[in-house]
This record gives sequence, structure tokens and C-alpha cells, in this order.
Amino acid sequence: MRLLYSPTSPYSRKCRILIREKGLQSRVEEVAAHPFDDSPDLLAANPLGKVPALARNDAPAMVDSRLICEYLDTLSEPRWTPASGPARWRVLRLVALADGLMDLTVGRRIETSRDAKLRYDFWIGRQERGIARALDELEGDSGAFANATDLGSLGVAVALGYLDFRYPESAWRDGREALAGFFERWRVRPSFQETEPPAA
Ligand SMILES: N[C@@H](CCC(=O)N[C@@H](CS)C(=O)NCC(=O)O)C(=O)O
Repeated sequence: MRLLYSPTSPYSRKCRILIREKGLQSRVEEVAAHPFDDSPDLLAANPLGKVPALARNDAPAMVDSRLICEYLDTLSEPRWTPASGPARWRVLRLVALADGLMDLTVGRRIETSRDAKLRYDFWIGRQERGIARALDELEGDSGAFANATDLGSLGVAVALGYLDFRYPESAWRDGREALAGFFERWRVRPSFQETEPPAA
């Protein structure tokens, strides 16, 4: 299998960390692909033109990091998503919240990168307020996932790393000591260090 990824994409990073954590490196080759290049390779794997995409040998490619992570999770034990019960919903809720936090941060990055004349403060304000609310929610919930290694906590750690990369002025650690401690435990893992985005 081949994972088409971009080194700056947080969605790609989730998949790349999971590959390392689950010992799947020999089964998944990582191939860098910039989505804006519209390479035939990427478009063949993902008609949406986005990374990540997982090209499989005898089966259709998988698109969207959430689906790709769920699929990769089935390939080795232990599972990073509980099979059933309240624990499953706790993890999937966290996955959704973390993906939403990434969506807002990516959206803000796109908006703030525009030419000043084209920038829309309305959207930047909405995105920044959504980011702050999501962080407060995660700080409040952090007791439930502080020491977890599952798809939910992985997503939250990647979303926080992406804030450091693209929105450091958010100073997200201020007043959120539990979340900062949680991130520190993830930050030192080899899977996290090996997938650090290049300097901005
Ligand atoms: N929901 C998707 C989001 C993927 C996504 O938006 N990737 C960005 C890179 S961070 C991309 O490929 N953007 C190119 C584009 O939107 O044209 C996922 O979780 O995989």
C-alpha cells in the first residue's frame, strides 16, 4: 500500500503516526505528494485532490484520514479504537472534535494567507473563536484521555501540534495546563518526532 501525504498536513500526520505506532511501516510506503500539484498519482487515488490518500494493491483507494486511520487500525493489534460501548463513543467523539479543530486551523491559515484585500475578518474571527472554544472543551475533558493512546488522543495531539506550527500566537497552553501536559507526553514519542512538520 502507498500513503500519499504532505509533510505539513495534520490529517496526513495522524495516519503517519498510526503507521509507526502500529508497526505497519513495512506494509505502507509513504509517498510525498503536494495536493496543489494535482499529480496524476494523487488524483487517481483521490478524486477530491486531497491528502492523505491510501492507495491499495487490489482494492479501491481510501480517502479521508478518519477512514484511513480506521482501516489501518484493523491491520494489527492492539486496536486504537474500542470495539463497542461508551469507550467507543468517547474515542470517536474526540476524533471528531480533533478533526474539527484541524479544519478550523487549516481554514484560518488559508484565510490569513490571502492577499490583505481578500482577507475576510468575519471568517478569521469565527475560526479563532471556534478554536478557543474547542480547546476549552478539551481542557475540561482532558482527565478522560490524559494518558490514553487511542485514535482520539492521537487526533488531539496532532491538532495541538498543528496549532504550534500554523497558529503559535494562539498561545493555546495559557490557562490549559492539563492539555499542555497531555501534549508533552505525546510530543516525546518517536512516532511524533519522526513526523514533525518542516520548519514553517
Ligand atoms: N477531511 C480530510 C481533509 C483533508 C485535507 O483537507 N487535506 C488538505 C491538506 S492539509 C488538502 O489536501 N488540501 C488540498 C485542497 O483542499 O485542495 C481528511 O481528514 O483527510
